[in-house]
Amino acid sequence: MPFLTRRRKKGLVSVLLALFALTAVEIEPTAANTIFFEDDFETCNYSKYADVAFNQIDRTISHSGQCSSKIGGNGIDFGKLIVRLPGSQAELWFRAFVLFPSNFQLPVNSGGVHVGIHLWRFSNLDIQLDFNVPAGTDTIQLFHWPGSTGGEAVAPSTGFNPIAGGRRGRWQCWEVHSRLNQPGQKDGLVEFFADGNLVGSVSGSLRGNSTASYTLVDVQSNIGGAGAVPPWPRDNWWYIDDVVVSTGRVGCPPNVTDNTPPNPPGGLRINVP
Ligand SMILES: [Ca+2]
Repeated sequence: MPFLTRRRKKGLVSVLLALFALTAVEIEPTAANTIFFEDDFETCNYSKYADVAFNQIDRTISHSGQCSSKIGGNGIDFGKLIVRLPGSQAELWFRAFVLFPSNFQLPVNSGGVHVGIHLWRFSNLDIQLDFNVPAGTDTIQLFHWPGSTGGEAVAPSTGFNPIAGGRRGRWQCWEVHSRLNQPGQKDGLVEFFADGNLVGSVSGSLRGNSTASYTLVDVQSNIGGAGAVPPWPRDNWWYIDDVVVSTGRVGCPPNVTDNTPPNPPGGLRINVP
């Protein structure tokens, strides 16, 4: 630029540097994944929970360490492990390892009695996402109830049977993601991943025009019980371990499928490193 004096060149460089600095400031850093809650159950008690029902610490089967949590899928011992979130959260990821023993039975068709396997739930005691196996079915359902928000009730089956296809008797890594819609939009999303693979999702207006968001997570709920129905056995436990609740996807440790143990023989502990 021969027409510029040295002073003008210096000024131009300063302007370019200032523009670069402005551009650099405008690049937002990637938001860190905030973990709201995690539990490997190695306190071997329920001291982390705001409310507990019939859940039991188990010392014979665990994905990590010495302990896990079990709850009877029998329609009697309804459970809850309630965690209060910090404030209201419109988006949650839930990662857990679950195990259904080789003799586990899914809910029978109860002829009108409401019995189902309720796995976990996000809620604010109005809206709720209930991750469950409904009575009389053998597949997981993503049930979002809009409460008083005016949103849509959605309850698609994922077609995923938790004890079919060699899943019985081994630890599975399950992740559930819920993102409530922007008020007035239909961009809400619920997704379910098993061992890293997307197996079901639903989108829509989950909360209508409302800004209502989740304030509670029920880590191991099984709250659909209303009396045992033969031949659903009284001794019918499912297990959970290594729970993480966060703003972003946590994922599963690598080779989780390869590291899973065989079906548990009675009386022996399972301890996957
Ligand atoms: Ca553990």
